[in-house]
Amino acid sequence: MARKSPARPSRTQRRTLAIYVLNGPNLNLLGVREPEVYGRMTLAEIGRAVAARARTHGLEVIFRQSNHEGELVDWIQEARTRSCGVILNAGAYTHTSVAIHDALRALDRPLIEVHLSTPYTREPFRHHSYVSPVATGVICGLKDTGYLLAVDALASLLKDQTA
Ligand code: CA2
Repeated sequence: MARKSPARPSRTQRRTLAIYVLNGPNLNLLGVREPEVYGRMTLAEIGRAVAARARTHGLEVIFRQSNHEGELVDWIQEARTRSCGVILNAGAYTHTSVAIHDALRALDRPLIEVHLSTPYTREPFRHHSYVSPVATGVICGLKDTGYLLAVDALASLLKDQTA
């Protein structure tokens, strides 16, 4: 008897949803100044390391940076349907942006907030985050390593979701 071939996966099953890693203003300057605060890696190097770490979990990465609040809001909205989770370093918008907070409230995906430095031990204006109240978890103070740990955290959360 001919063996029945496995059912063709649905369109949704075929499309691997990616992790969105979104970076806010001035993070394109990483590696150029203040290495004692933010580390020595450039954002491009962090992007490559993140993609490599994600591959070990079978995950793809969309890695982006913008200096514009509205563009970050657009990408967060896009991530609602096209991502399986988000890692966000909103840079200085962390401390100012109600628009990003509102977009994140509607995300409905696991969200890890990442900071290279520890904002809570720096100037008082960095002590409040509009991202933290809607984040699944927060990682700060570990420079570029924080991004890799955020990938591991998302992978673990996603595994729990499908278990
Ligand atoms: O520690 C972080 O990751 C921050 O999100 C970085 C933001 C800062 O406004 C937040 O309070 C904490 C700033 C990123 C600016 O990065 C630069 C890197 C090199 C030279 C100048 C800026």
